[in-house]
Amino acid sequence: MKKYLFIAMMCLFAVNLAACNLFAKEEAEKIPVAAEVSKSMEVDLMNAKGEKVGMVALTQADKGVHLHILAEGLEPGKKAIHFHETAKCDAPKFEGAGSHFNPGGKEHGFKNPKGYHAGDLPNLTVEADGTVDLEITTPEVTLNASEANSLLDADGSAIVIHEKEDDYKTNPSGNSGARIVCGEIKK
Ligand SMILES: [Cu+2]
Ligand SMILES: [Zn+2]
Repeated sequence: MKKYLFIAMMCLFAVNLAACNLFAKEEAEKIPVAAEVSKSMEVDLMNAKGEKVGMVALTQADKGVHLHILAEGLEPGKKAIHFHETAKCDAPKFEGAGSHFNPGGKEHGFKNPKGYHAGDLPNLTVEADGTVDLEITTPEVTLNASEANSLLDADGSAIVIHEKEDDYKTNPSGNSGARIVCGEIKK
């Protein structure tokens, strides 16, 4: 009888050892992966009244940054959307966000021969019910803080939606009118 008890205890010990090994292995696998994992972050979107109207998930992709924009309560239609140079969303006009993010010293607009800003993005469409659910990937920026075109530079950056669509050519902001939504992108 004592012998069986001994074996049972040995088995228990062995199972524990195996479990310990598994745990150690998982930890060892987790740590280096965490260091390399694509960076991602979420940014709240505010309207001119300072109310939260949505969010943007930004994820570092192989080439550029992938955006998933979710918003509601906006006026339907085509709207300009850009990255601006500073993470400062001071309602109601969001002037603190500054000009378009432009580390390359270009002019505004995809149709401008001297363009375009790294912060320029294609117009988005707000649906008839006032919502936006849109994914965009831009190769012009990065979340890697050590690069010149990083959205996460010293003063961060902002994502701004305007009342009108971007004409893709008028310097410096595409004739896109007032800033109606803003989100601060910062570390
Ligand atoms: Cu803008
Ligand atoms: Zn621009």
